[in-house]
Amino acid sequence: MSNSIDIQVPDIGDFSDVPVIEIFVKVGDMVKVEDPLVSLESDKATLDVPAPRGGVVKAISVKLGDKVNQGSVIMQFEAEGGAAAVAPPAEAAKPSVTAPPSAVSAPAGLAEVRVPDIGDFKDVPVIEIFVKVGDTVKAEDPLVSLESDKATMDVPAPLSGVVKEIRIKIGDKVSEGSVVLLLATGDAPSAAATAPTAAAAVAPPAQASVAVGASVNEAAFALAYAGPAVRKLARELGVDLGRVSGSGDHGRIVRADVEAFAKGGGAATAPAAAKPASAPAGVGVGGLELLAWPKVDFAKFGPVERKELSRIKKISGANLHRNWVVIPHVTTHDEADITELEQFRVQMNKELEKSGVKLSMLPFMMKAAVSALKKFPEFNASLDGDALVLKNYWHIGFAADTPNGLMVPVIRDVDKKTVPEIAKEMGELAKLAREGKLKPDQMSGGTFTISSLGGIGGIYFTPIINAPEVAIMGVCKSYWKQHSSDGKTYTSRLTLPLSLSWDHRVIDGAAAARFNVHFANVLADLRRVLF
Ligand code: CAO
Repeated sequence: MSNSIDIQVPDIGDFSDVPVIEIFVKVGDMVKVEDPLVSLESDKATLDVPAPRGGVVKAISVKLGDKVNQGSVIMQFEAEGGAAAVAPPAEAAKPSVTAPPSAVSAPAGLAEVRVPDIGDFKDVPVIEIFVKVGDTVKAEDPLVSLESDKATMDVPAPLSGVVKEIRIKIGDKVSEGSVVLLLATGDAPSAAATAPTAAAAVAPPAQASVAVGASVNEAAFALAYAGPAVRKLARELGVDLGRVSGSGDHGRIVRADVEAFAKGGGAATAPAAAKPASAPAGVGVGGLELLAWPKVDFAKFGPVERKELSRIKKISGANLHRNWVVIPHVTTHDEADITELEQFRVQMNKELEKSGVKLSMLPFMMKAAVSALKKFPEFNASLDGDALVLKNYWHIGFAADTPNGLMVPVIRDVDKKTVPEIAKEMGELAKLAREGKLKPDQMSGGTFTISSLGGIGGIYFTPIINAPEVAIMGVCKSYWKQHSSDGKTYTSRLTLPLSLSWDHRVIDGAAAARFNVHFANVLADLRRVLF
């Protein structure tokens, strides 16, 4: 005998009107208890709804994009046995990774930060620690990352403070209430409410992040856009998610992508996929079938030290890797005669001495870039499918070398600013970058980037395009070079080496050469910006 039962969305915490982003089963499928049925995605977390019991899928009541709440019927099962129709118990939905506050004891000025309510998860390994003793953290800054087999959760700081002691290490298993670290909250503004009593409730809600596993490129795996069930599947199949192209909305990786990748091909991953050129599906790196990364016990050959990559390095590394692999880069080298410009710069610095603003070559290059971008608008653009989005604003990013890794602050409306204004803003942004205090909006919206190694050295290099931009100008150290216009008489000219990398899907070699020539001409004679 069999019964038809409604399968409902169980308790999903505070979430409401959460869109269905993936449906893992079809009518006729036989599912086992705990098999994932659908994936829901809020702005904070991706949640998989598992089967509360085994059965055969009789009907599916939702479609992709539908918004659901606790209690919404998502499908009907033809259940095995004679059980009455029931909603799943609330616990069945515990992939939910938002959590109500957990108490944190906070003796005056010192708070014990504990793992908050993380649903049914117990003994969850710590996979990453984002802070070290002495670090100053703000409320909501991520402290540690935990990974269960269903989700990865960042435990954020419940309040601002200074990390006094870290009580866990990578690999430790923690549960709700485990003490993660001690936070000195004395001077922190938000500590006032929590520090005075010994039992102030401080609530670090767990936030969904992305999963990390073993024996794959963990940083890329962590950043891959995929839900918990797909991550779990990737782990089971030994697939490195960072190498899988997503065929779902906004490049989301779905089950089929992982399965196709595991079979050694990716082309079949995107059934509906007329994928935009800017987001190739399926056939990307996955099809390369590269050799496994060599695993070497370096300690066999001499003493070694293991140092985790900084969070910024992991994030920028994964982005650089994607950009390098996806964009057909070409780099065109040229040089600019900046003899007169350098004299002008030195003179202007004397005049500006009292203002506190110091001009390097970079603000002038920003102006030259805007001039070239206006003349060649396809360089100030982004690919969107088969179309090019040409931007009528000129926001220029610059690569900044910081102790934690490479960051790219953006100066907006460079066309409307004077060289000293640009220099001043650049100084402020570079300082924030080095202190790790840049806000997301200070790193977004760029239309073109300049990466200057001029203060350090080098002659030429190949900068990696900062997608979704389509070109980047790399600059090295200027040097004195013998120049002749007739092959008989020579003069020394201060020469700036330029390396323009461009996306060959958008830009042709001739355009790139012209861009460089114009850029160099403007630097040689800034009066050209008037034209
Ligand atoms: N040729 C010769 N000298 C140069 C120069 C060039 N092209 N560019 C800068 N300099 C000089 C400056 O004039 C300055 O000289 P003084 O100390 O005598 O005044 C000195 O080098 C240091 O300049 P700076 O680096 O402080 O200033 P900047 O405006 O040129 O650059 C910033 C600012 C933030 C871009 C830079 O500090 C930085 O972080 N650069 C690294 C970028 C990077 O890592 N790129 C690689 C990305 S790809 O991995």
